[in-house]
Amino acid sequence: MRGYFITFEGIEGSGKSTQVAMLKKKLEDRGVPTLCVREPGGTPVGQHVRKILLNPETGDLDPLTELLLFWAARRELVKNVITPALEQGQTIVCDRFADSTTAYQGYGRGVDMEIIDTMAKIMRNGVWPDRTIILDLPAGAGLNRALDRIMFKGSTDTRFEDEGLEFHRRVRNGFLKIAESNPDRVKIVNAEGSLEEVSEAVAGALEDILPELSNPC
Ligand code: Z5A
Repeated sequence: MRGYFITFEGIEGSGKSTQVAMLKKKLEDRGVPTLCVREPGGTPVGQHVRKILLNPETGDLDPLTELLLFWAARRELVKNVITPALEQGQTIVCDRFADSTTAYQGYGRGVDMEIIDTMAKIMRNGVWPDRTIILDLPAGAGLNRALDRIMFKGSTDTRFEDEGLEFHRRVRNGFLKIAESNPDRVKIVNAEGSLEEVSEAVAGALEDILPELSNPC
């Protein structure tokens, strides 16, 4: 049986990477084979493109160039990693996917939504999330968390964190609009609780398609 494709979305610092890891553990403890991937990245080409997109030295990019680079990395991931794993019955948990392009390049940078939707249709190789969790919190709170993490890890890939608060507010509102337009696929989870509270809410938002999550370990 084909596996489920679960994506996590949200502004930076919303806790996606943390919740992806917590969900993987919950699923594996319940016998569900799970593969985690993140965007941009997950393939050799994707890793190169990630460097270009996130390194501040890249500077300003034309928004359409940026859109194409995100989709180039995603196409490699979809064709070489996600599609084969789904066909083998694995559940995929993906840290960001196409909704990030709608939120960041569409609502954030102002790229025409028709171009964004057309790209998605051409490039997705028949793959689309079965369920998307948007971890939601105010943009300022997310940025503060992300900046704390960057200081702690000494990361230099800060091209998006360097954008102003207004940009991140537009992105957050974009995610909320995506949820409003796709109520069956997309569920909003409040990201301001403790790690355990958020993790429980995530499991609750997935139990209809992954009933194993309601089993005790
Ligand atoms: N981007 C785009 O523009 N278009 C696209 O199509 C795609 C992406 C796919 C990727 O950066 C950038 O590319 C991203 C959007 C853009 N912009 N930015 N920035 P990335 O992969 O380096 O970063 P990110 O995806 O934004 O993730 P992040 O900043 O690493 O945040 P996160 O994964 O959501 O959060 P986290 O690492 O799990 O947690 C952040 C910190 O908060 C950390 O110290 C945690 O311990 C803490 N945390 C997490 N949860 C909690 C709770 N519940 N309470 C308190 N503290 C918490």
